[in-house]
Amino acid sequence: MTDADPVRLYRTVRLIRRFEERAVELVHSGAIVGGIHPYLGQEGIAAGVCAALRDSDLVTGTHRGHGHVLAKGADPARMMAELLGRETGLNRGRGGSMHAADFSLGVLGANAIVGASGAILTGAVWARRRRGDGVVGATFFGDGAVNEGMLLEAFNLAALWRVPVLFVCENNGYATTMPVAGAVAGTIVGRAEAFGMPAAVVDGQDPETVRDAAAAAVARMRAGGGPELVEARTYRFDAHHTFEHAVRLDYRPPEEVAEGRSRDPVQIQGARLVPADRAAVNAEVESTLNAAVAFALASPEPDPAGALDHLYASGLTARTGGG
Ligand SMILES: Cc1ncc(C[n+]2csc(CCOP(=O)(O)OP(=O)(O)O)c2C)c(N)n1
Repeated sequence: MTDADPVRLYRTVRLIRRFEERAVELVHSGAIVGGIHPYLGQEGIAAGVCAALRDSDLVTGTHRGHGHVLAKGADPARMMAELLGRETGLNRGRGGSMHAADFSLGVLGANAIVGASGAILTGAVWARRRRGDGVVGATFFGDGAVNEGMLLEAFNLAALWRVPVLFVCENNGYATTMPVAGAVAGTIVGRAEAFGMPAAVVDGQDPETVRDAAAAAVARMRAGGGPELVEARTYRFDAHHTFEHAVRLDYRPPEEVAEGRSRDPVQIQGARLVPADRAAVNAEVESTLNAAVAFALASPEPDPAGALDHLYASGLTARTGGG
């Protein structure tokens, strides 16, 4: 069932925005070790797509994956604890930013390997369908993934076996510092069309536009249609990774950054609310995130003795080394 409520859609983009801003602060304070890839500016895509999905549907995300996990309904406190590597995290602190998952919500994980999210999701949806589950899936990936063989193999099998997967390309114009024009021959939708998949370009900065495109594709997939692709044009407001806050890379002209930031999904969706509703959502999100940060900071780190836990399937034993 598509969630058509503009207030809930605003809440999701606002939650992701403030979660990411708080997470960046926690990187700078040293509470999050190693840095993150902020999803700032791209919130409308995760929020819009997930508003078109059911709780039982499956998603996979990317290295820039916090928004996908939150939009599918993950608990922000347990997600923040995961980023801090705490025992109370979604994955007991073992996954961290780039591997956060919540199988109970169909979130099969953020993913550090560019292009892998589509292959994992195609396999997972195919397997669930074989078992008779009526799920569909959505997988997110960047423009940098569209030349990865693994993703193109996923396109092929999904199309051949009519696996109901919505391939969502978050085209933010760059793969790290590489502009799309310097890396992508042809077009992104053309890749999908080569496999017989319907494909459309949408404005990724408008959460409702994304939601409506995703809802139409999901409805066709639930009715028996095969995979589809949506290329959501977006702009990354912040760094590729927080390491860039310390190292100026100068690959985006300031005028381009200003122009990109002028189309803000949080403001675009917020403008659809009456001021009182917007203020109420903002206050509620602040209190949710204050509680999330406090919970994460107060949570214990995992016991080092459990470092090998969850690495092996049950019944197998870990080699402890030395013998
Ligand atoms: C297979 C693979 N190659 C290279 C990398 C290193 N890497 C991490 S993020 C990134 C850029 C990805 O760009 P894009 O897919 O456009 O996503 P964005 O970062 O713009 O969200 C690269 C090359 C990787 N993680 N995996």
